Amino acid sequence: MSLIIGCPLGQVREHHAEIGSTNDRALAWAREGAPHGALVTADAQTAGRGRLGRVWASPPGGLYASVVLRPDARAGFGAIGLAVGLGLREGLARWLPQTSLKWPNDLLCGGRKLGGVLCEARWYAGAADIVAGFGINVEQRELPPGLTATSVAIELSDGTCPSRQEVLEAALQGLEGVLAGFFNGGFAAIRGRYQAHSAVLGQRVRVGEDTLEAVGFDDDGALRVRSGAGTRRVEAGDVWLVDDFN
Ligand code: BT5
Repeated sequence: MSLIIGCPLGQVREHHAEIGSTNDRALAWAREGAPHGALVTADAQTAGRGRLGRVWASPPGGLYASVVLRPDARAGFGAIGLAVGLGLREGLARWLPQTSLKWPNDLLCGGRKLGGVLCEARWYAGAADIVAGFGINVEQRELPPGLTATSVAIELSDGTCPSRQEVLEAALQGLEGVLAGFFNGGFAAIRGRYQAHSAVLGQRVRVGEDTLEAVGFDDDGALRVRSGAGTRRVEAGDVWLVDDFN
């Protein structure tokens, strides 16, 4: 696989005070020919989306962004969401080095959700338009009730919260560093960095009805879990940290 290396993300940008979903806009822009790295951001979203039809609460104060990626590659991108999460974590680490990665796509701080990733792709003639969308709670001091969520401002209670712009630029830098490795060598090339910050590795996780130990990640990013009967792969869906239920 190769990447459009050296082409920084966010060279072409579009910002909205309010939008339905930055992912929808980036997908439409990609269809119209947006270049690799084209970035859509918004101060707030009225129809922010998570995975599987879930809602992403998107009030002012959060960072809502979607980047068009046009990797020159024919192989699978199944683990792109993991790579994006790792890139965001690396960007956030200067402020919140304790940020961890909960497979498949959550950024956690102190067991609470700080951010999430939603990658969507459109395939044509062996190439792909990928949109990597992410939401990070930045300046919010209160989050919608019912969510086990946190924000950069809540975590940095000493008032040193960076601006959304600073977080965005750091996130883009982190993404560039990780995606170059990922598009060239797949998940295996970034697995070591990913595992070092995994919130699930070595933990008991609930997968459907089962409680299992998360023991590793396969080359394609699938989670490997162990029970008495041996190990098996979890390729998609959600897992819950068992301690979340205590
Ligand atoms: C995600 O989905 O975590 C992916 C979120 C991606 C949002 C970005 S914002 C920019 C771009 N444009 C979009 O429309 N989307 C992307 P999922 O794993 O399905 O998690 C959704 C769940 O997270 C919800 O069901 C809530 O439980 C929780 N949640 C919703 N809003 C939250 C928030 N602001 N902070 C923390 N948790 C939240």
